[in-house]
Amino acid sequence: MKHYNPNDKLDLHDILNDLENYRPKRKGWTWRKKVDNLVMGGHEYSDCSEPLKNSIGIPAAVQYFDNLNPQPQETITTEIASGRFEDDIRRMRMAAWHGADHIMVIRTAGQSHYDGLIEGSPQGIGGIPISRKQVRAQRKALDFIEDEVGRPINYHSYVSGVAGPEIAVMFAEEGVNGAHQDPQYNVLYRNINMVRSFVDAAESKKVMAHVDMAQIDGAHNANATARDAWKVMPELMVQHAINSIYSFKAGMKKENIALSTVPPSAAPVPCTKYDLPYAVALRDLFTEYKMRAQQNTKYITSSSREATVTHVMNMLISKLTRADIQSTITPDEGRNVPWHMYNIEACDTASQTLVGLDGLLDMIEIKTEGFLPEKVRELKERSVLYFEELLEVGGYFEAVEKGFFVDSGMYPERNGDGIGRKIHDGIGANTVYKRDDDYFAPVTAHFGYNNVAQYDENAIDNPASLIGGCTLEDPDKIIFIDELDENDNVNVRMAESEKYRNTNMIKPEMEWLADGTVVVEICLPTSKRIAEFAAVEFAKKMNLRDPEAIHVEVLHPSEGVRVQVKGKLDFDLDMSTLEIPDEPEILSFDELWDEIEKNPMKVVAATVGQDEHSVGLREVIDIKHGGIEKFGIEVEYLGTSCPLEKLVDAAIELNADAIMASTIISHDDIHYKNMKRIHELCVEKGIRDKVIIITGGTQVTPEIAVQSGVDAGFGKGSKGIHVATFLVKKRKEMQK
Ligand code: Z98
Repeated sequence: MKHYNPNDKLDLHDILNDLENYRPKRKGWTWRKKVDNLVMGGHEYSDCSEPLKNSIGIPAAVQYFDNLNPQPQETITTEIASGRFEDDIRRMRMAAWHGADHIMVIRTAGQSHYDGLIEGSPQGIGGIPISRKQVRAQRKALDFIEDEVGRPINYHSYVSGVAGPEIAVMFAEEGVNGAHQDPQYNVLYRNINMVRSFVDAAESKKVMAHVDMAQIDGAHNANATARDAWKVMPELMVQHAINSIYSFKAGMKKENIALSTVPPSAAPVPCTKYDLPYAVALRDLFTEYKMRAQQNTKYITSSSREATVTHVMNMLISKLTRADIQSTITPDEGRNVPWHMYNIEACDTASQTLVGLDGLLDMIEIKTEGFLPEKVRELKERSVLYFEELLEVGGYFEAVEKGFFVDSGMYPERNGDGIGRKIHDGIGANTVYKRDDDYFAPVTAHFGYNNVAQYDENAIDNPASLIGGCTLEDPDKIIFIDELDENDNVNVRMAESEKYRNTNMIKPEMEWLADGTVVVEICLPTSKRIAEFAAVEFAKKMNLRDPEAIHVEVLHPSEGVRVQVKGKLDFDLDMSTLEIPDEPEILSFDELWDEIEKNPMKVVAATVGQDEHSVGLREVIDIKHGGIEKFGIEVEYLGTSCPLEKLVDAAIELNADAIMASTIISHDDIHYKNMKRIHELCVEKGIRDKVIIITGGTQVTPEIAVQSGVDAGFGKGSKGIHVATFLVKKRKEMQK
């Protein structure tokens, strides 16, 4: 593979090249390495792990803390699912730079019901068709990305469905590091036969265990499906117990088994009163297992703000109890626009929250008396009773037949509306056969009866030795099928967008290269329904194709409705035609401070002419807003509507290094006329070669300001640091 640097885009052709010979670098799950008392940026962190080599911190880190980006000890998950695996690779790279080290690939709709592997690289719906080619390409890309960020990245997808064992073997061969595997998921949510699902699960888990993959169970789906998510709390613990012990018995290490837990409720209910006792009870019962904490998805709406707050509150629960893996459902989950930016936002939300809560449990304690422990005990009792009843009725299969699961009542209450499945029904029913006496499979990871002895007693512990190793030992035995469909494949898709790959042409994108998708925020002072349709109409007039409201929020029944509209732009841009001015040069705080300390600087400043606006100038002066005072520059502020002569005279009187004049009013170009006049006054009074003149205001164009005779003009968006940098540099230049 090519050697990339951060400023180069990944070359997807390079990733796809020679895939048939690519072998994963390593197998198995990797946890972050905790660092005790990590010191970064002068701060001591209690719960953080090894820092990254390359990363982008949260916006405040970038702006104020020299990209200070401590990494929480929790593995951070991101779920990526655009339907095109090649574009997902690019998103994975962005997510890894924002702290994700667990990349979960959601499968295309319906893959659970495929009785076999998918080959090639077809496009998916709501996810990716998981195939060997797709997995290998993504693992290959991640092998590079993990080197780039300097931390192993765990790659993950799903070993559920009718083809569970086939997928497990393929994952084991291809270096997939984690997977969801829970036969209960098949049974309850995909109506796959329960006997088949449990038999397949034993086989799948054995294969996963062989390569040390981490496993996540499916209990969180009960939260998402239940009528009232908090009422299934007792059942959730039963589901976790069934899958955990089954996995352990099938050969998995407990430290590779993660419970998929979700805080079951969300505001506006007093969610902490449900979520915290539940989290404590669960962790009390499953001390030896890992916790994968997912955000609540049951009560997610199309408000990404609200989803983000839920996520943060859920992470407070993680922090107060324990989470080994912290999932980041994207804040757009509730409106089904899984776009790049929301994956990244969610990763940032996790970093920001977990790092912000660093050391929490060193400072506070979970109470051992009162409401919390009482609730914890109650929940445990309910779940133990649930389990006892499950055994009484004859076991799991009978309990499912009787509709025990996902009932809307809080156990022991039962409303008779649970998901009922029959032992002999469902997809794949009656497909389980007893192995013949001479059954033999020459494979390394295999569950149950295997008559190896009939061939060689010495090979009992290593049946694959009889054929010189199976695909897990000898990857050259893997048959790599490239593409089966000549129209639906990655090469065809990439050819269509080739115009935008490493060329001058660019188009907005949300999930696929050059998809043209944009979102606009529109606020309309009318009622909800009118606003929604009016917003779509406005979007059409903005030339957006296929506009659709993705979020409508009433701010007031008649005064305002917020509508977010998505749509597509049909035009692109040649970047070489852009006229981009040089970026303003900025000296660092230390450089500025040192210079001013050595050579103090004095400035006279005012809003000139008939102008009473002072906000912009104060922003540039005041220490509170990061103005030039912050660097030690002394400012004599003469107020607003200051006559030009007064300003120049003050500069002479105080022997100032510079004059700063601000104007917003630009009627009849008065701002430029004033600039010219200040310059002339300085010339007339004989100080022009000793004093720097700078001007600013929202209507100031730097080039025209300079043409008017001043040394620099600062327009919209200028900050104290730009002004201070200019002053320091200009003074040095004048002293030469
Ligand atoms: C997650 N946010 O990954 P299909 N098996 C289990 C699952 O939970 C899921 C699948 C399989 C969630 C995403 N979970 C939803 C135990 C899905 C997916 O049938 O191909 O969709 O399998 O935690």
